[in-house]
Amino acid sequence: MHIVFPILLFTVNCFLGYCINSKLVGYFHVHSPGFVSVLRSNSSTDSSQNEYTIYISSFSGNTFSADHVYRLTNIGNKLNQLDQLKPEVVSSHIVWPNEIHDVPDHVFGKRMVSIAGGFLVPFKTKGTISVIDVSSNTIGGLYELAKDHLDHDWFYHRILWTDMNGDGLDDAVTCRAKKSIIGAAHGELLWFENPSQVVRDKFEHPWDHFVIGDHSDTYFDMATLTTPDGSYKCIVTTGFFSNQLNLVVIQEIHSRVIVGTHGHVFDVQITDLNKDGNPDLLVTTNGISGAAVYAFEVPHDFRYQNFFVENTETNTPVP
Ligand SMILES: [Ca+2]
Ligand SMILES: [Ca+2]
Repeated sequence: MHIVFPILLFTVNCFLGYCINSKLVGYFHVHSPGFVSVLRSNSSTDSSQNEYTIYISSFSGNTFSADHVYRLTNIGNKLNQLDQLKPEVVSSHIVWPNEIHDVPDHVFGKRMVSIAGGFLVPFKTKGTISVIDVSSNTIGGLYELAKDHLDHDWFYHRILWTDMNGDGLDDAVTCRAKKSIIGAAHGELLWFENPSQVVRDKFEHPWDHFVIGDHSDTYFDMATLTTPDGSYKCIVTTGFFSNQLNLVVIQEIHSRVIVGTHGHVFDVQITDLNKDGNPDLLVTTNGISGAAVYAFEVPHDFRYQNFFVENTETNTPVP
């Protein structure tokens, strides 16, 4: 069975009092679509609409069914023929692929994307952190960064890059979770150290990892936030199982719980939602009893002051 996946073109991006106009451009077919990312096709800084590729993860609860990652390159050139497009298979070897994300070009010296994998489905719990080479028309890889068998006991949703140890090389930051059928869930925020170039580019050895904190299991975002005492590189994490929205100050390895009473916290983005020049947190929660979108204003000194919910909009539960 194929599920129709609609492509929406948003002509105006709005939130919190700003109007929204959107236009349905068309649709194409993908089997069981999961997560969608629109990423730059190459290293060019040209922002032409022809320079973007849509990546789609696809997974099934059928334990005997392979999961896939698809892509449509140069999507800007194809908006008038969407219903005729057949997405290209990027990979059929990742178990339950989640988010597909940019890798900064300087990490590997060429265009790469990351794919986080694994989930709480029988026989699909093997989590992976993978990258593929998309610098040419022929896809290179798949390359695994977390090869240790213990790393495969966890599942991963997002991979972002920043230099965690100050050696000048951006490292892979992620959150991960694991849960047995009858046992408690566990979550971790951790980073995988970018090794020397020789080791890195051969993809033969697992990258060393360092756990920063717990109760963080799904999505996260990173930003440099300002306080009266200066600026700090921070990570805001979600805990679907712990229900905690956490903030970690990297330089100090200082962490605090922002909220722990808003249900299963799933995704977070640090962005200025109301265009007042100050960062906000866009947060989603989901669960059987309901789902919601929250906007938190980051306080003047986020290390100690309370975060205020700016607005909420309840929604239907997200499967
Ligand atoms: Ca580093
Ligand atoms: Ca703001």
